[in-house]
Amino acid sequence: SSVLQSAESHVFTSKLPNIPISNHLPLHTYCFENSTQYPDRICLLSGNSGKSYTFAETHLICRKVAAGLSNLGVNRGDVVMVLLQNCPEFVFTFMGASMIGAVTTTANPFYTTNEIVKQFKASKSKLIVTQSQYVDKLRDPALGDGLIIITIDEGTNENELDRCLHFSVLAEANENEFVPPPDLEPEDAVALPFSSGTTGLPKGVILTHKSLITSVAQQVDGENPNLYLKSDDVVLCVLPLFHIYSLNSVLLCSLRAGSAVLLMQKFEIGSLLELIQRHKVSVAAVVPPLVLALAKNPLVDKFDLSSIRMVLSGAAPLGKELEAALLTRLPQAVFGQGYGMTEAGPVLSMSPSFAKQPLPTKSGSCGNVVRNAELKVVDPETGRSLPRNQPGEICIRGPQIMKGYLNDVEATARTIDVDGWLHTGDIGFVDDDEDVFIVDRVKELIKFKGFQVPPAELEALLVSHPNIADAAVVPKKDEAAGEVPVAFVVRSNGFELTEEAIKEFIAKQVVFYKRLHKVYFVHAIPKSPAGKILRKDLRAKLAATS
Ligand code: 4UW
Repeated sequence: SSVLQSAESHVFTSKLPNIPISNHLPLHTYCFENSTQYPDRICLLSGNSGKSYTFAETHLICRKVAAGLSNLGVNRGDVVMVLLQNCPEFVFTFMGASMIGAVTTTANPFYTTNEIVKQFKASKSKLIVTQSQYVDKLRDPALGDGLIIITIDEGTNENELDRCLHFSVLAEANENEFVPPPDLEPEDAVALPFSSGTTGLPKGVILTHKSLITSVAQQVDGENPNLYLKSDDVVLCVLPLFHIYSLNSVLLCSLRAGSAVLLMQKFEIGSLLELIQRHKVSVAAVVPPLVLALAKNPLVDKFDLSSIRMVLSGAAPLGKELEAALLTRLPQAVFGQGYGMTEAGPVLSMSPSFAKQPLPTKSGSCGNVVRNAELKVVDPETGRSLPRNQPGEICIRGPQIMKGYLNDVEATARTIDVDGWLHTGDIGFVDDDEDVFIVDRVKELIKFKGFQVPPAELEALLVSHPNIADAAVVPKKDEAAGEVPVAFVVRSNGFELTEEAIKEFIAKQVVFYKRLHKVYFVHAIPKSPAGKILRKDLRAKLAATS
């Protein structure tokens, strides 16, 4: 009917023309497709060791690792857990697994045993590739006796290392020994990052060869790529590769484009600046707290950062003032944002100022919807699509979005509707110039410096405490982190329990950025008749008290 047609007529697409995308290929084939033209160019550069690998070397080691994984019994569809800081072995393992049709689940090496076990079990991982310093955390019976642990370094703890194999088992395997699975399908999973999505606990996000190739192509392929990476670029990889932003927009895009990737194990401002200067970093992918450091830290003046031509920020909102402050420090650079979500493959929009033929975009905008995709903004109440300039829930459709959540049909159906639209839980609008703005988040998710903090996870831990009757966790605005998690807690009748005790109870069980920053004691948690926590009310209460 005409009503339905007009309701669906507000669909936004890219200003850039659609392009052909080779998403019938396996991901590794696609990423290394052009690399035979420049075998001797630097592909990976380890900031720590100074060691570098050319494209030919990188490709070869990936094939060796594929053979090595295969020798250890990893088959098509099996899951390998990577528990690593940024390093070349991360890349070798991810790509090697792809070559044998296996899947990599990426986890934060700072996770507690508890958090690792949950992801390990949910993903049914077969082996873990890690650093010796994390092996202590893998001593949990829930991980099973037969667990294969591979460490990339020698380490010092003799007892622990008895249980481990060294990475050379993979990297020194005979690349001619593995036979690529002949039946690899574009719809096969290749990456399994975990995300809590719009609600609930972290879930495995199934990203296929097809989805990741599509997303990378939407950024760096075509006559006029949206994110123009050049073969002489040095791309900063300081954001953790276990998060989809860095994995996709830094690593995979650079491999495809033939740019060098400078791997940094962790963020430390002094060494970051030193490495940028030494290796003449030209493209910096960052998050708002890093923009803050680059804009405000006095150390910055002591280094030559004139090589930087492009700064890309995303994963959390960035204020206009901060963007302006950064540009006074890096006047030669083009600044822009991208907007991503793990489930979306991940990129929904990207600044057109990064294109080969750049177009202007406004400060505060997340750029334009990527090509070969559709974006709409829906009224959360009615589900109808809205015209320009009206805020609503952002939805995205295209071959780049996830296949679904692992073993969770219900959560998948809540997120991707029958027409193929992925509902982000973000509130935003598209303006007259196609610029996308995000103004709010209606999903539960809290973002601490761009890291995911799922409230449901902390609430489950809180109510597992014998003296806590009920609890709710919501975000509180924070200058440095963007948001921090705070809890509303109902104590069980007659029990004394201090704020400090609760904070400590949580801190022992979670990675640092999920720690509670404040606990408010209340008599009841506001809930809807259906029993859902009224988070909006709690957020309003917070805003009123601070
Ligand atoms: N402004 C405001 C933004 C923005 C934002 C994200 O942890 P996830 O699931 O995923 C990410 C991925 C970010 C990303 C990937 C690739 C890329 O090129 C890029 O551009 C630089 C960014 O963060 O969290 C998803 C949620 O994070 C918020 C938003 O709420 C989204 O649903 N978010 N980017 N520019 N908020």
